[in-house]
Amino acid sequence: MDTPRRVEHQQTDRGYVPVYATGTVEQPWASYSKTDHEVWDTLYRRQRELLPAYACQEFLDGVERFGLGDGGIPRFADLNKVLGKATGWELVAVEGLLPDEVFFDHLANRRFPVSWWIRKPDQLDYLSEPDLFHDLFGHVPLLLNPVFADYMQAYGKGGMKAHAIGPEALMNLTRLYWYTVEFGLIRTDKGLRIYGAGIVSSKGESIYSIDSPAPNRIGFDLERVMNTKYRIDTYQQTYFVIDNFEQLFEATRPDFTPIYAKLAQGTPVAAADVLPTDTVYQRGTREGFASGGDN
Ligand code: HBI
Ligand code: FE
Repeated sequence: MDTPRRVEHQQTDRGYVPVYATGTVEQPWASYSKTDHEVWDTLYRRQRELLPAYACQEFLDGVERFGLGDGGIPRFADLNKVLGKATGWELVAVEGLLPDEVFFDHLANRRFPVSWWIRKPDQLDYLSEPDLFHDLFGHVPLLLNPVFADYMQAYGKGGMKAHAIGPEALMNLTRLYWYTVEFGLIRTDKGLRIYGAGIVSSKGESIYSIDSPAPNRIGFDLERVMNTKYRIDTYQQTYFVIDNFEQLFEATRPDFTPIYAKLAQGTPVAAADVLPTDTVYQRGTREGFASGGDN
């Protein structure tokens, strides 16, 4: 039996906002204030200075190729010329969070939704919903990488399937997104580096994810990741490390249906836990960890 559609709302820093049903708009570039452009420039400069020692080379290359630091908020139309030629992806401007199935449909068709509005100057270090800086600076540079670009599209297709299977399958898939696209680390010859958008768009977590002795750093394993709860209110307690983007793409190639069925029989792993079967790069000291509150 179908439940009637309703407009969902979500509590955010901007108040109680609707989750838009389709939500693509024209980027209202002329409406950005001087302050908006200054917020972009400040955040850009801060991360650009920090990240050469923290982010993976593929991400840094993407930032340069797009010219994200040319001054002021970039125009999506300009970025789309570069992006379309490179990997066939297209940025679309949105008001904010989309319903899961709408979000997945965009990704499955190589469209990446970017919130058009930017945070206020008193929110440089944290806000609870994705804004333009997170979506654009965090996610878009890696869309120039052909393997990562294909992974994102495969995720969108997988999302539509998981959505049809049910909420538990969707939760397993959301965890995969969280621990890779948002909070993933990658092994390089310079040591562990960041590729996750939630990290590269945050100064504090960029430093924490690589330098802090507190969190666990564990080798990527598809089922382990899909079975691990995560926190949305603190820095992560565990980061999963891939060897390269090909590994990520290949690991996620099989049909997830049997994995969802298997995981539904067991219990999820807490965000802070280390298992005997893990490949452990670092067992965290757990210093400062909140207990509970993961989901
Ligand atoms: N909508 N605009 C936008 N951006 C996201 O990252 C996003 C979304 N809707 C749902 C969603 N992410 C996640 O819950 C999915 O990955 C499951
Ligand atoms: Fe994100």
